[in-house]
Amino acid sequence: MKRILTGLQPSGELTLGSLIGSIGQMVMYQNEYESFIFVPDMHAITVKQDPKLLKERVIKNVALYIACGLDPSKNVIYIQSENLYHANLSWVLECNTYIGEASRMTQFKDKSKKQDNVTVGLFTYPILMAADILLYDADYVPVGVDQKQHVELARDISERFNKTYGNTFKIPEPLIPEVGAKIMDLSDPTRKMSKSDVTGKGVIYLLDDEKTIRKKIMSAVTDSESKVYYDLVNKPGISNLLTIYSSLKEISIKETEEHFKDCNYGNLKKEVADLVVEKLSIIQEKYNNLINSEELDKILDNGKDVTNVIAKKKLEEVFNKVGLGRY
Ligand code: AQP
Repeated sequence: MKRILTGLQPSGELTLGSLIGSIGQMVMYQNEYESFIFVPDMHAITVKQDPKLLKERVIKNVALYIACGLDPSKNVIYIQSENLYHANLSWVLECNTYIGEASRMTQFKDKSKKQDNVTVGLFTYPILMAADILLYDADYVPVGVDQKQHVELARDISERFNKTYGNTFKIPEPLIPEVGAKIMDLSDPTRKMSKSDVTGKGVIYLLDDEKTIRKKIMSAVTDSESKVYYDLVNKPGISNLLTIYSSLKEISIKETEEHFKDCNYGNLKKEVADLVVEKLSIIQEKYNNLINSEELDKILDNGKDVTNVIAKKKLEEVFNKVGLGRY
């Protein structure tokens, strides 16, 4: 069975974008692949975090992964910082990555513009991500389009390492969903819906209550035309609502356009809001049953054990090949 791996940073509360662009994809893949999903908490500290909030969010995210449909018996679920091999491999990979290629990462350019003090960790983050992937010989990494470049960097680093030191890593491939590849902010549909957004006005969080969800969707920015059709360039707001609907309904954009072709913007928004409320209320109910249960600890202990065994073996092989330690 091929192996698939992904993680969602606990840099904020998980959003509708996280669900459609990432967790939903993993739910689809869990029957087909051997699935690894983790909470990359070490990535989150590339920008300032409140330590208490961060710890809480890590657990919340795990509960949300499961509430969104990830079955713990089909997925290895773990916390990145509970496995010290990630950072160790990252160091070796950093020493095999060029400043030039790391500097080309567009997400670093975007994120560093938003920070007053940019950390070295934010710059080297894609290399830690390469370590996250390569430690487990993942075949596929499902990502939104914005993260594709990072998987390509992991491919470049692993190919180079294999050439220099002999075959060590599997070369991972990005998996990009066809629909819903990028969910945009409702108040500015030219920007990605992001969990660390400062105002959160255009962001649907998975734990938002019904009133908040409806308010955010009903105030989504659209355009001055009144016809509903998909056109990313001229109608980013309407296209975003159509994408959300088609992803949650699991129908094509064409079918979605057809469904809404005689609707005005108000009706479109109302129907999208109804669907989002329906989907999120099911997730929230499961989440509430899970969040304080002992089951979560058991799932995470298992993930920690399983991944530490695999990662130890891979890191020892790497250390041996580059001349470190006594393996
Ligand atoms: N809005 C989105 N639409 C589609 N896919 C998305 N992803 C995130 N937001 C959207 C995908 O989710 C995966 C995990 O990404 P992440 O949460 O680790 O990091 P990110 O891409 O940086 O997500 P955010 O929400 O934008 O976080 P912050 O605000 O901290 O930067 C990835 O595959 C991502 O593409």
